[in-house]
Amino acid sequence: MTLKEKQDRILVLFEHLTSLTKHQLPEDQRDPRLHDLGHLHRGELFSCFHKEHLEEATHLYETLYKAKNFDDFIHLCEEARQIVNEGMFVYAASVAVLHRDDCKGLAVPPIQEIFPDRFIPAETITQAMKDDHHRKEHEDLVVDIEETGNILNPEQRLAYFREDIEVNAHHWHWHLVFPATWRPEVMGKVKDRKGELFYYMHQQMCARYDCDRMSVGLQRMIPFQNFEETLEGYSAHLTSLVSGLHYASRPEGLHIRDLNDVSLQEMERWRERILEGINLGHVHDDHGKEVELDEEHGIDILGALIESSHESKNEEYYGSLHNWGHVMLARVHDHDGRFHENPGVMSDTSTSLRDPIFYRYHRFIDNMFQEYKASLHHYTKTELTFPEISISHVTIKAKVPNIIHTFMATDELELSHGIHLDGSTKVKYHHLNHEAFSYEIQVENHSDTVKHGTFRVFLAPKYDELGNRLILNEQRRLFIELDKFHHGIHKGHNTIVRNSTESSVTVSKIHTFNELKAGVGVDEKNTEYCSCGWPQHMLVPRGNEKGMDFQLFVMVTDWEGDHVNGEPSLICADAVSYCGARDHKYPDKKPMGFPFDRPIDARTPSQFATPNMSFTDIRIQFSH
Ligand code: CUO
Repeated sequence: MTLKEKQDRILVLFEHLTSLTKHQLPEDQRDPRLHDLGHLHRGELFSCFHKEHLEEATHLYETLYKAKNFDDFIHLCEEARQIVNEGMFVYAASVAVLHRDDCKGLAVPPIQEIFPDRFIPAETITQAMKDDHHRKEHEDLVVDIEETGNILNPEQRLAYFREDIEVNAHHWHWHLVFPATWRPEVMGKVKDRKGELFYYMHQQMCARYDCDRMSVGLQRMIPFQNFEETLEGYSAHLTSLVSGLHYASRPEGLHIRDLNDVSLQEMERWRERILEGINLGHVHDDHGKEVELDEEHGIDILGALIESSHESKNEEYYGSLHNWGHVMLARVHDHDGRFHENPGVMSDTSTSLRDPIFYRYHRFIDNMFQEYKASLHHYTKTELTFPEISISHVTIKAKVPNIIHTFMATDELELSHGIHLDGSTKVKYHHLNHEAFSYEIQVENHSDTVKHGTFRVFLAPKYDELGNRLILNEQRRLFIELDKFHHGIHKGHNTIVRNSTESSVTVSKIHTFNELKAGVGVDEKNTEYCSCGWPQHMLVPRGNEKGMDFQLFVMVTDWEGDHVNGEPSLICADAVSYCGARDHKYPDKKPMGFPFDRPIDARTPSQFATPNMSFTDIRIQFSH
């Protein structure tokens, strides 16, 4: 079978899932491997944060992963599609496609086309359906996306960030590449530093969000802190087509309540136990043995414990703080389920970034990681220095040097693969974008030999909301990674140029359903890492009309000491910073986020900087 034929068989599985009926394949007609499935009913909203949902989904993805060969795999998928919950099917079948060896080269279609109702406001989808009824023969339709609020709610200014289709798709995809329940012993592949990546990728999303908040004139978020606090209101404007119900809104002033599955007290207990572990420097595994939170593994152990994942050292004792938090926040409006309401967007990885509480909640989680980082020694000058290497100058090359222009762009999303419509129907939507630019880095090598450097590029606002210069230790929480790359440095003077499109945090291209149908992007080099990554159009914050002041930080460290097992494979290694690398360990030995992952005593860049670093003032200017 050719790759293209395989891809076609995969695509059919993911088409028109919003129109499946409740009817299930009876038990006696099923493949015996699929007997214990179908617990979560069709039409309910699947949540990969909910313990029971996740258990069933794990059972399914492991079964699909173990299918004997490609035909057997497709056969199991076709049956599973007739049995299990729609969202669960997509989650489990995607995890299997992304990881099976005989699916290398194949792609899962974008989640925004499988379930457009998770991305596009209900008003717009309804309009598209109405237009579909009046479609003239062979007419292609385009509908404009609706706004989900107005500026009476100041948070609406961030809608472009929270509702960005590809940002949400990135988050969904990241959780497919790093499922909480990943069992290396069953799947045969180790996800290196998965707990640490959970911490880092989410820390970065929060930092990015704050940079954009400051860009639009809002203050940085106030972290969620106390389980009893009253919450801001939120309305998603999404209606689930599999259930017919809205993703629940959250009226202003509600707070978290006990659910049938988990109580507030348990959450508080778990938090205390985790913090105690952090303060004592060790946690207890499920045999009561002390596991030290050492410099090398501590953050990874904590990431697994707090999420929690299969790698959690002791779920019985430390619970599942982060995951249940998502579920509790998604159910504040109907905590005991008496109204049979849908949960809100927080219960799903493809929708949760829409809600302002997502960031505040993840900052609360991040604060626990920061508490741990604060217990480690601060980096010494020796740890920061790269002897004999210095950076003399860095410039952003764009239309105007050291100014990056941002603007709103338009794009279209095809609905007709996710929703049964009579022909092509696209939604026209807007997203932030920026001009392409490059970094020009002047580096001196004062030694007599060629050196190899890891270049680390970060960006953060220079001033706080009131226009005061941010002290470095505060600014470090805002530094977003723009790129990290390896480059040789020969003797003497070097000019190194790197394009913004080469970024190690962004994904290069996600192929649409139609492109995959036409065989575009079907390539044997495709792996799960190919579609993981932050969208390129969101690489830099929006900035403001005047031109907002940022500092570009570039640091070069000794690659000989950083790198792991040689270079990562060049196949789909374009978002390694947030997604890791295929068949390899995470390709940088330094802690993720280095050197901003630990508190900094120095107040200013000049007190902090060693010769192998540079801070450059740049501006980001937004035009409408
Ligand atoms: Cu990705 Cu909480 O884990 O959103």
